[in-house]
Amino acid sequence: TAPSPVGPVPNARQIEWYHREMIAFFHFGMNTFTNDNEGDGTASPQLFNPTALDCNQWTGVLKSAGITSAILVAKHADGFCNWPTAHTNYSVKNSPWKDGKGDVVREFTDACKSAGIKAGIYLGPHDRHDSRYGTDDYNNYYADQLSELLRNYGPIWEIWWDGAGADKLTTAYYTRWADSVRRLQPNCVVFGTKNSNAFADCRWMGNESGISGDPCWSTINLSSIKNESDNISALNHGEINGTAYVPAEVDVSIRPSWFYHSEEDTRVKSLATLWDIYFNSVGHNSVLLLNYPPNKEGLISSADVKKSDSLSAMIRGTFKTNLASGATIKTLHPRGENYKPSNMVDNLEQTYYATTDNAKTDTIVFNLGTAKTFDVLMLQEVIELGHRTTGWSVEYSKNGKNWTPIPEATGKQSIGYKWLVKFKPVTASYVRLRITEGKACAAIHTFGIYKQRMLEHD
Ligand code: IPT
Repeated sequence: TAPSPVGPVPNARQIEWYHREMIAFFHFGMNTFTNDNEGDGTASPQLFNPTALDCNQWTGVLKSAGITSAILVAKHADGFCNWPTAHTNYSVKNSPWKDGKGDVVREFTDACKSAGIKAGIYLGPHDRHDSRYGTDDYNNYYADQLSELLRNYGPIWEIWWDGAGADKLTTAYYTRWADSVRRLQPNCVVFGTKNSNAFADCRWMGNESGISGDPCWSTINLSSIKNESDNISALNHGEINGTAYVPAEVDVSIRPSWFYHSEEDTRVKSLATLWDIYFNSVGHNSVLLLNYPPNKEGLISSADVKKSDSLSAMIRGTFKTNLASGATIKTLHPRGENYKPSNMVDNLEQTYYATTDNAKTDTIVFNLGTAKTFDVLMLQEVIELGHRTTGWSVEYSKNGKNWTPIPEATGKQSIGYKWLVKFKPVTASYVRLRITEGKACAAIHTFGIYKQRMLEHD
């Protein structure tokens, strides 16, 4: 029989969300045209005028990068609405773009639909334009806009409740808004912060630099999300005995700013930085939400496209071949036939290795057959069964007798959906995973070793 779950476990939305691994973020709006990031809400709608907006170009970039979900800013804190909402005049309908007949949210959701990409929406809770902000009237206004977006644009896969400037918004407000999310879009993931903590499917992880903690537990106490500023470390690392399952979503921009500024065309993050971000987010049991800010034309700039293509080529190239597949595997506490060690290297979604119920530790030796050179490790746990393993290390050997630790993979704690480690290349015929501590018997979905395929164009 299968191992029993331990501690908090993910809901169906969270399981699906984890499997996306990467989400694209599109900050686009009035700030794009005023060369700002935090407009004060007074800019004239006349300024909004993309010359060549093409959301199919955006989704084309994502398709070639293998990114299958995306979140568009529909309204940032300056209050300007990218869709012709019925509930304010501060929107595209009073702009010169398409003579006021344009709708960025429509073009985005249509493009996502035809590209097979899941579409999400950032509807900024904070609003500097609307003088009702923080009052019950604003609660009604926000609720109206939320249902407009959730009713009229097809499936909305994630809603993003930025905590920035949102302290006046009470849990009562969010309770009402969350209720319409659950009613109108039952499968919609909620990025929750501060007073929306109780509705959060995923959490902020405490910085905007792309670095989730080590360890990074999917579990946390909701009070840490609520009182964010006192609990940045808990957001970054999660809490091993946290009572809620709210994994980290890592929001970071490919450029210094969230919105497009031409002077940052030469400051797109380097491939080396993006590679580190990938390992510190996707490789730290988190989902990466990478921002590509469309420019004044309404397109993703070529510098960003090039980086995105190179990053995805590195990801695909590196993880194409698991050098441990085909290994002969011996373990101390195998659970039996349905949970056999080779399940860790079979590349199948449904199978995993597990130890017997009373074995919280194990030593798992992979005999690679011949000497292999590798510089990346991947571990995956069975997230449906909760965080189980809480201590692990990896070592290698030429002869299966004398073992050398990999310092970067020594004394590790969490695994979760995916844990990646990179290090200087080692050559070995044997690798072993030592599970040194656990809350319950181990359930390991994947063990992989890989050789990085680097591109060096910057
Ligand atoms: C920060 C918010 O406080 C947090 O709740 C979350 O929304 C986060 O932004 C997203 O990046 S504020 C930011 C200026 C650090």
